Amino acid sequence: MVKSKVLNNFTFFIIPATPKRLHNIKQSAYESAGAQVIDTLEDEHTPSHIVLVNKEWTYAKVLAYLKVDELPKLTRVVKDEWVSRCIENGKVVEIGADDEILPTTVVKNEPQAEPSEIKQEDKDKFEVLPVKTEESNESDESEYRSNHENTEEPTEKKRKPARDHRKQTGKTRKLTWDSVLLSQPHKVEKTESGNPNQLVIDIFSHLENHYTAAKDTFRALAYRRAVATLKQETDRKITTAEEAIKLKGIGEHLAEQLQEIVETHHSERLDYFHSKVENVALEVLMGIYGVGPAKARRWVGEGVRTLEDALARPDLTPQQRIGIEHYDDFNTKMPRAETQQHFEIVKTVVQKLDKDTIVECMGSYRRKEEFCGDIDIIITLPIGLEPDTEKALVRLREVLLNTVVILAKQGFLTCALTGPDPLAYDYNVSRILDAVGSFDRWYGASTVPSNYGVWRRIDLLIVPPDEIGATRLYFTGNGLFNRTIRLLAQHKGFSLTQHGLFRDVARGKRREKLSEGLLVESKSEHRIFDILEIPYREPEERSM
Ligand code: DCT
Ligand code: MG
Repeated sequence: MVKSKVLNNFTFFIIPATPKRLHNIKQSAYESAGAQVIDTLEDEHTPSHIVLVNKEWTYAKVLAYLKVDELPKLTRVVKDEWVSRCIENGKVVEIGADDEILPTTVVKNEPQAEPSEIKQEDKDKFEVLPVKTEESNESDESEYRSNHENTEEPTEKKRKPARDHRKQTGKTRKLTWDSVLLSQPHKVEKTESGNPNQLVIDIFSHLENHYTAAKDTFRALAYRRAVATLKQETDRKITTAEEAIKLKGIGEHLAEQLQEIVETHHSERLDYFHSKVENVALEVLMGIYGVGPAKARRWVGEGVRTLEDALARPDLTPQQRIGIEHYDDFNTKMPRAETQQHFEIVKTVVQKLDKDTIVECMGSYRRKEEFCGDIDIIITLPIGLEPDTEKALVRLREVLLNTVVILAKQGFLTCALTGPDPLAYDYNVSRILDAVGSFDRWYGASTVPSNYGVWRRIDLLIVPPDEIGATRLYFTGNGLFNRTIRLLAQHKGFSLTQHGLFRDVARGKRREKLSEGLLVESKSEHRIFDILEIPYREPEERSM
């Protein structure tokens, strides 16, 4: 049995300390106590804490060092003394006021000091959570950007001098780290078209792609959040940085860019990216199904510039070939009504095969988005109907396989991307089962009569009945919401996966699980919210 360790749930990024020996000593002490210590900031590894060994560092200096405008909401910057105290005490002790480095609100010379404003909804939050007295507000971005621009990009000097669009907040209380989930969610107005801020949304989305390709996760996240916020602004056009800065998730830096785009219909930053043919190629290649940032970078490094170049790659997989042949189909969202048609066709066949099954459409469809990128379908049985999970899965697998065969024969399913290709087995279910044995997902493409010939991405997944709550939570998303709630769970000592909410998960140095931990809840989505002490959010309130 693996012993659970005090820092088990934490991922640390240690700001390199001098001398190097000191750094190494700290790192190995933290790892011995169960923490994962990472040395790059990548998407899969958002640090829970940035640890300062050299204590004179300011928040601004940390941002400058990391070359980011802001840190992920849940990441805290702490001094190493706090970590040492946790190790000494054998438990996670509270982070004291002196232990944490927080963003400072700089008092500008402008004479507009106004009393601090805390919205009622935020005040409500403070009652639920431990409160710190600090000088920040949740959507603050750092003012300190002068020396942490990526040198590959237009420098700050080239831009207009940064203005402070924020109201001077004076001494206000910092929103606690999980406030993002406790706050009153917006009901998202679901339109892709007709949003008066569409140009900014498009340009910010491009920038997000570029930063994802460049592995600059924090910036990518910042743009993603800004896009999510602007998508909610369906009734008014945001035209000035002053207006933009008041919106959730938009800091000064992005607000400036918004104004630039509105005024010039251009973004200097995006123009710069697009001035490099490699960057354009990267963005194009990343749009191919089955090509992630790493492969796209490798291909670009080897001279690939266009989809035609990619087609000639010897290492192109059959799935990637389909991704190129149906590039536009897969990169265009479909209206919700079309998603529903795909879903109904699948549901009808599944329930004809097994009337007990539960068939639901997840992802953006469940979040009631007006446009969906693909069709995410889960298939399960009612809890308790088939108490033996293995038996339930065998039953569901057969249903899924028969469904795929029937729908492929009908021409509704047009190709297999993950999971058995029924065509390759003459649509013979037993032959497929003999060949592939067990499988729990089938990804492919489908087309409906009303839009025949346009292929949509479709994912079919079978779910153990007892895991339905956790799976619903995971597959509803969106991705940003999932990230946030997972991190929150981690901060509270849990581990949240699509299989369930667990506690006492022992982890190794690279965060790999050494034990599954104890299952706390997996059947009910509502219960998972309850246990995490977050007010339940309807699916349509989970688009972040
Ligand atoms: N998901 C996640 N993290 C990701 C991607 C997906 O947690 N990086 C989860 C949340 C949504 C679910 O999987 C389905 O994924 P997608 O179909 O990619 O997302 P979607 O929200 O349905 O959006 P789209 O309309 O683009 O399909
Ligand atoms: Mg989807």
